[in-house]
Amino acid sequence: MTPASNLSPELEAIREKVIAGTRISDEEALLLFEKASLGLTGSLANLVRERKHGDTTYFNRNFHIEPTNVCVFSCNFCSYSRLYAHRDEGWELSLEQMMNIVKSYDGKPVTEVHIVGGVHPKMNLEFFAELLKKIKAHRPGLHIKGFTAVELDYMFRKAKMSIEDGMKYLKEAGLDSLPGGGAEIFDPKIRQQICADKVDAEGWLQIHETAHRLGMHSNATLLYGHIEKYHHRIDHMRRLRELQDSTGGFNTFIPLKFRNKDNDMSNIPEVSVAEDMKMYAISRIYLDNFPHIKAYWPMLGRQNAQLTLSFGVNDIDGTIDDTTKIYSMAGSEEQNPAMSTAQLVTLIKQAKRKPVERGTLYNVIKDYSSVDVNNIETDPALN
Ligand code: V47
Ligand code: SF4
Repeated sequence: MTPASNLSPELEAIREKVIAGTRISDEEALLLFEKASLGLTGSLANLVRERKHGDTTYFNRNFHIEPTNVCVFSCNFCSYSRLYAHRDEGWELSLEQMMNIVKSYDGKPVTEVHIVGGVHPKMNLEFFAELLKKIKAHRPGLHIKGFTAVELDYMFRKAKMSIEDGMKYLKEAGLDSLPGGGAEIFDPKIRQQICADKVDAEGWLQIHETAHRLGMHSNATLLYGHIEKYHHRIDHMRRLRELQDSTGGFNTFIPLKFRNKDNDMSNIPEVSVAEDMKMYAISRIYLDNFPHIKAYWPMLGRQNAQLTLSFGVNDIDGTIDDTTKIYSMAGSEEQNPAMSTAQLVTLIKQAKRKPVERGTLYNVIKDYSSVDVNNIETDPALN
């Protein structure tokens, strides 16, 4: 890396720390947010990313099941949920309908199903355990990444089970890992203003800690770009970094950009792309113990997701196949989020990175760096 000139002594000290591989403090992260140029944060994040992964950029082949958008909670940023009283405006999938979605992928080389949705008062622990068992009976090799800590907290409390017993129960039924949703912003005052009634920071962290202790991996998210300040983002990441120091069970950190269409926070303008890149870059620098930083392309748009590959990101999630509505309903450019393997590979190659298909736990499935994209479309084994 070329030496930077004209940096203030504080920024120069941070730059030296990152180059030396030393962890940065909360104060230093705040300085990066407030004072550093995008060029500096980007180049430092890129250094960390390339040390960990070189040019390797992961994607996976997955689909989502959203069992329902009926939800007992009313998060102000949510454009997707409907209260139980208005359930006629939403959807509630039966076990059979969800199994039909799984069966529609028979013979297709997907490796993961991501199950996440609203918190429906009648879809309980037994219902979802039944779903997990049916999926595993039908396709044992499909990795099931399912249920945010918000959904789990509600299911366990309703079933009057401890977190540990509830997690064991779902694990035995077939749950393999947890997605990162529901974290939003941990700070209690901000959380109170954007999602007052769902599980708090301590509850979210306890569920992930329990999953890690039981040998399951999980992801973590942060919802940014609304009413929070930089120090709230840092506080959130500090709590994640501390838990990761103790369990090592997190795979991926996913910053989620607040989108403002049709929700109770629509008066808040969305942040700029420069702000997005800063968020990705600083999370890569700060979360030194997280193996991966993911840009979830349906949320950010594919062009911006491609840009993040120069700002610390080494994973852009998956093919998704138009199976999620959360972000299209919140105003993302992607109304029907789906990318073919050829499109994902092309997007990664255009950024001069090495496309690698992964499983959920980052096992390498295929290195596409020397595969001609024209052959991907026509080779049934690849598509
Ligand atoms: O927790 C809801 C977010 C999350 C909006 O683990 C919104 O691999 C922005 O966590 N603007 C759920 N964000 C989805 C999620 C996720 C997605 C992809 C991959 C993984 C993973 C996890 O969606 C919620 C919330 O933070 N969200 N509404 C909105 N208007
Ligand atoms: Fe319900 Fe999740 Fe929407 Fe909150 S974000 S209202 S918990 S579906």
